[in-house]
Amino acid sequence: MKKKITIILALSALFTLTCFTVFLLHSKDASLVFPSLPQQVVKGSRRVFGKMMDHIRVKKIPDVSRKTAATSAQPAPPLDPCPDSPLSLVGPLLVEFETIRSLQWVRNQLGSVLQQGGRHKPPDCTARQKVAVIIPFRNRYEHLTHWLYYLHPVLMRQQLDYGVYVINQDGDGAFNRAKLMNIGFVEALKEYDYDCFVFSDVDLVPIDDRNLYRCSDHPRHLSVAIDKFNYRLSSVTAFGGVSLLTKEQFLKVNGFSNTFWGWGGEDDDLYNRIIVRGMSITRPDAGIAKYKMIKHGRDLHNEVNPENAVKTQKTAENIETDGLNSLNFTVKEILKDVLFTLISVDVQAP
Ligand code: UD2
Ligand code: MN
Repeated sequence: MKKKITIILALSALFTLTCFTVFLLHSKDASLVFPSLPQQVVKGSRRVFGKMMDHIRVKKIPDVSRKTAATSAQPAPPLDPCPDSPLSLVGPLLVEFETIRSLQWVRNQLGSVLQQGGRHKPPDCTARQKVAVIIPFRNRYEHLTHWLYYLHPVLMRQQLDYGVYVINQDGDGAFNRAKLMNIGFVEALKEYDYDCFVFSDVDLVPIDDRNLYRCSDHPRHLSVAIDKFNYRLSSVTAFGGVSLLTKEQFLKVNGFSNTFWGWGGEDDDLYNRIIVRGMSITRPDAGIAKYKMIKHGRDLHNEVNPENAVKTQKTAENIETDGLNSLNFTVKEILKDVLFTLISVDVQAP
């Protein structure tokens, strides 16, 4: 009899333990299983993502890295350079935007492997480039969530030392994608010695991780084959979407023009600047440089501006005086999320 009771007790204990484990693994509050880092406002009043983020509880985990650095007497020896062709690339990727993803869910998935501000570097080798990804942004939260979900793992597998900077245009004046890019360049450099800059739309997700987010000898255009255009390049001079310039290349062209308000032209003007300064552009193979664009209409306050097309005829006249050397803006807020650094700016829209 005693033996029977012991067996029953042991079985019910085992059952309870199994149930608890299953609950943890399937719990909707996945932060129980995948702890993520907290977000932090560096400057400003948390207005932009405030509403969206206020209901999000982010679990704090101890900063182990700092403790280790303080207690170890010897600096770690430098790591070997990462291989030119990263070994963990997988090639074609399954990308879809039908699944509803929340920012907190993405934090739960990726937060524990990222550093605050959307930063990451390979743990076992020295990255070949220090890359700042600049995303011009206003009111495209859903797109940003998909972008972060897909791009972080790709950039990690590409073994980059990178940071993601979302440059949010404050207010509802005319949108200025180009100026936001210039601001991202200046602000990212205040934080780290980046040598390569990716200027990427928030709605473009690569569907092959062999398309490396790395700069080369000439400015580089990555979004060659987009589903929206039947995976064909729209024009040989196309330079919008996702484009990369080294720090030197971007300085050489004086950045983007600051005067393209509303939709269109700023990408062509940057292309012209590259040619005017004696450079050309490079592209990866169209079979690899494939993208999906998240479907969208034209945003409010980003209507086509016919003046922009006229301005692209005058690049050579304007390049000296309109660009990084004439950039004016005010930073309203800097927010450090584990998935990105959000810099909210007043671009002084007319
Ligand atoms: C094309 C170009 C884009 C840019 C634009 C003209 C390609 C593949 N894309 O994109 O690089 O040259 O034409 O300006 O060639 N955005 C916001 N909120 C807004 C408006 C824009 O976040 O209210 C950002 C966002 O990152 C977006 C980008 O600006 O992806 C470009 O705007 P778009 O997606 O409306 O323009 P699209 O797709 O015609
Ligand atoms: Mn778009």
